[in-house]
Amino acid sequence: PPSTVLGYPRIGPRRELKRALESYWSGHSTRADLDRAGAELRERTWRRLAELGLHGLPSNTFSLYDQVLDTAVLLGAVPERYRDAADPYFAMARGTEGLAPLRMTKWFDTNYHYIVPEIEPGTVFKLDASKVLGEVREARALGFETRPVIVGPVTFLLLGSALDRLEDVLGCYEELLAALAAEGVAWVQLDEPALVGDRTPEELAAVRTAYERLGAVPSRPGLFVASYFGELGESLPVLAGTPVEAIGLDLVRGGLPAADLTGKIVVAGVVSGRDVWRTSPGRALSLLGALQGAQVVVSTSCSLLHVPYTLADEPELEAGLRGRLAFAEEKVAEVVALAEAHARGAAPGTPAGIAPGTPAGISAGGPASGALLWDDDEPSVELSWDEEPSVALLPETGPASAEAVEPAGERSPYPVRAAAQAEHLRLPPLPTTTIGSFPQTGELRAARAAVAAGTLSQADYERRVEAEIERVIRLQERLGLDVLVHGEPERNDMVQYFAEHFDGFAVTRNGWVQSYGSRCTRPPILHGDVSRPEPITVRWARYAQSLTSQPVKGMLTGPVTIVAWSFVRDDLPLRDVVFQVADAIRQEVRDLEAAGVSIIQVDEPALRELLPLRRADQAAYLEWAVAAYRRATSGAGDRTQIHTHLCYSDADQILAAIDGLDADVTTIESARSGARILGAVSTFGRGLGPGVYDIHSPRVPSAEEVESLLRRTLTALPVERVWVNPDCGLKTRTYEEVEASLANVVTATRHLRTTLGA
Ligand code: THG
Ligand code: ZN
Repeated sequence: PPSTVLGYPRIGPRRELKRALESYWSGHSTRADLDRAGAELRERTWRRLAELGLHGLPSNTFSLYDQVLDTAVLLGAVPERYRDAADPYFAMARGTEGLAPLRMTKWFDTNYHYIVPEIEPGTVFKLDASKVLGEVREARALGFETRPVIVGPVTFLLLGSALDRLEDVLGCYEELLAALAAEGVAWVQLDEPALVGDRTPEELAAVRTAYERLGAVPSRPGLFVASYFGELGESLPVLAGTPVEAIGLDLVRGGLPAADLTGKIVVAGVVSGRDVWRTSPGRALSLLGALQGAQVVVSTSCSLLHVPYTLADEPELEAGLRGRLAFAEEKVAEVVALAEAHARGAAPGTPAGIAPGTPAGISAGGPASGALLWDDDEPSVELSWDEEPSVALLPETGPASAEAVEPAGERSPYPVRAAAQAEHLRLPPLPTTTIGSFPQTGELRAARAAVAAGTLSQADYERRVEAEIERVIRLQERLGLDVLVHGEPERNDMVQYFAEHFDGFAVTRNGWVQSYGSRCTRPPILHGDVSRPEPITVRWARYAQSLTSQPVKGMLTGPVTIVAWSFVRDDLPLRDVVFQVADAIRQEVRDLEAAGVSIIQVDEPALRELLPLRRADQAAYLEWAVAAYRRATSGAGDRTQIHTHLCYSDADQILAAIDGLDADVTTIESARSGARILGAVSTFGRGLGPGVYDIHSPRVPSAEEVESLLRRTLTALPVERVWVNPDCGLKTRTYEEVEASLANVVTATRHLRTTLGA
């Protein structure tokens, strides 16, 4: 029975790729070492997928940094300035001493970040298929026939805002198809997630042109166009009218196809690649059954890149919860089992109900596996289909929370609050501050690991955290900052930390998911009703404030971001879950205030990320997302200043929502997007801290540079509303960079203040 997955994690079950990359970047190992580590990971993945009984094995789902960057290299879209770098690939990804990296942004509505292709009128596309062909040959040498996975032309160009270059790029794709055919490759997967969004008539025409042209290549592999993260909508009939042989549908987020797909293979994404819940076999099998008429291949809804490797590495998960979960390996087993069950049901006695001659990359391929997870008639206990998982096993749910049903009340109008805060805080004009986190030292990470391993006592750990807080407070005092932070040394991650302290969440030990390059997160699992059993941050906030007479901000993560960066139960509307989290944060805000904290920052960097891909769904989302934030923060009295921070440059789409958060001060990334964002946010009418330098680069800005940026800011905003701060948290920087940069920020601000009267 034909089964496949659209992609697989690549960072390594123990983050082997992260280690290999960071070792190579720091000069401790060679490019050959890195390539060897990559080859090992690819081999393990193919072997494992075959062992699990999967038929269509993908290749080129591995990447040393990012698959969109790989596609840019495949097409020769390497900007001139990187070509002479020692390693142009990583120069584009990470920058070099003298070169800024290419821009990075979120991959659709996920927490994965891709490198934005830089395509200029002068860009000359030229195929370099070495990576794609290399992986096909590498797999073949191991005995596996694979289906290379490549970002499709329309999505690639839309991400690079260069759809006008379609003709040029199609030449490369045509050449690639011919090269793959010459290599004996039976199928190629072209990923077109951009097709699930709203597409203009011109864009739909581009889809038609692209796939008619590629379909007409005389000798080529079968064309499998994969869509995911939603429903194809108006793109589906267009695609169905082209010669592509297979179309991938996300049947988790989208519904059954409305268009006639007779003669096409439908790659049915019935197992979610975006969550960690076991698939309901009843639902999946009925979807597969409803596709009758089409040839069906059972698959995941998208790449499994977005989930951790395996539950087998999580011995500590509570058994009841564990029974509801599936990570990548378990999801592959589900795909295989569903394909078998569907084949039995659909055409008893016949192999699969699939026409003979279905090309190998999707329907077959790889050696027959001698070590299936279970055999046909006896599903393993973990994955038996007898009981419906998820929903049936979930705890009873009441209303979102007792408080959620009654109105939270609104804060006083801003002018009232602003006057009370000014009186209470007595800050200088252009107050200086930072976003919240300070560099996380290796010692602190090691100390946390030691507590987990039982070799360091909680009391000793807390003493180390206090020592670090004191160091950060003294440093900020020495630098002359006005509003201090405690530096968040007690937090591994701004979401995971809260998840560890709320009820309703579980955290994993090895559940790493790639965020970008070598950086990973362990998304917590929000599986039950959320509540806050006791204050979380108050102890550290109180300690930090006790060390200094200057205000120290209390730091919290907003409800949308906590939910966006977790795996979330699917039996309640997302909105209700977010409101439960908002109520928990609201309690923390109240407790911080009661503890004497006069500035509380509630960050919402993922507000944009959860924005639905279709415009028609966006307003409703923004309305409840903003309401949840206000619910979390409106318990604060007038004197308490609420700050928020958002950290992406493409905030334009949601500016009204950011304004709607009604925070007293909003800090936002603007160092890279410059004056454009300034103009847009100048209408807010409350405090604003447009970042004065880019913390994503190791570069130290000069005082002159900061001052001139501030002067420009003051042409757009009244001085009494402007705050001075870096554009994001300092966690990933070194103390050396942080000290030098902040010293220059303070120098610039002080100098500017002396000229204000004039
Ligand atoms: N936390 C979570 N998601 C995020 C961010 C975050 N998504 C967007 C953005 N920030 C992504 N940026 C980063 C930056 C740094 C790291 C991860 C994502 C990072 N991770 C450590 C690593 O890979 O070594 C591990 C951290 C840990 O111990 O948990 O440095 O801030 N959830
Ligand atoms: Zn930020």
